[in-house]
Amino acid sequence: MRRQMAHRAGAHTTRDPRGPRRFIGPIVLGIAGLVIVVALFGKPAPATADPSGNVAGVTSARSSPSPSSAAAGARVPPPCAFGDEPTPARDPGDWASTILDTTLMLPESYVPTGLVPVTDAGIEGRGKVRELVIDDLRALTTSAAADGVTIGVDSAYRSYHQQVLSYESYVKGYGEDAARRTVARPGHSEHQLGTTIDFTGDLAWLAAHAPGFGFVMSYPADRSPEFSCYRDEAWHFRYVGRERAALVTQSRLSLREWLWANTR
Ligand code: DAL
Ligand code: ZN
Repeated sequence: MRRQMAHRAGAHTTRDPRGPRRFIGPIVLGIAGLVIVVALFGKPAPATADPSGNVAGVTSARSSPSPSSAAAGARVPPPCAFGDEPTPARDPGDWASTILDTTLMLPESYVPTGLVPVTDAGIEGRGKVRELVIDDLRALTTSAAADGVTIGVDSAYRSYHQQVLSYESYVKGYGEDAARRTVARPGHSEHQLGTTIDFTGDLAWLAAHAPGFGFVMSYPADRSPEFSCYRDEAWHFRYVGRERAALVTQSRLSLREWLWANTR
């Protein structure tokens, strides 16, 4: 029976006198064809991309530079990482150019010159700012009043040590992960520059008008936290002067990105 079935399976074949050697030609041709196709069209298997578009093993232009390679000429900031590197422009005279983020920081000894009460500008609230901010802060306050809008100051200059307290208090309340995205670690806060204000009042009015008086929102919703390194803060404005504020606004970048692109 088995013999019969074997016979049937080969019923329509005729025996080739070359034996197994008859397969050599087609195999060689097949391999040659494959080599040609791979040479012409072959690509490595596609790598997988993460949600931000970075491909495994290949970093995008936006995310690739490390702080050191950026210092060597790259114009985009590195991804927001946690570190403690001295920020390059850290003289009080560099107040409009100093980059502060989750990596770059001011020394503990940095205390801005010329601190005066914010109330010198005729605005309600507490704290101090550098005197160089006062004229434009006064003009902003006057403009708000003319538009029937109330604004005030909740927090302005914070020393390194005040920032230690703010950060530790937030960690106690909400944990380290939340704190790192919400409160700058000591040395990393723009409040230490003496040119930064957390406003109260009509934040929508401020978003529209503050840049005209030299104040930019450091952590705008559409760039935060990915590029600004912190969660969005509609109340936190840093004074950079009217001309620079206009350029930052026009760029549609966060201040951090703009400074990386334009001041290094
Ligand atoms: N909330 C901002 C990031 C600061 O602490 O300076
Ligand atoms: Zn703030």
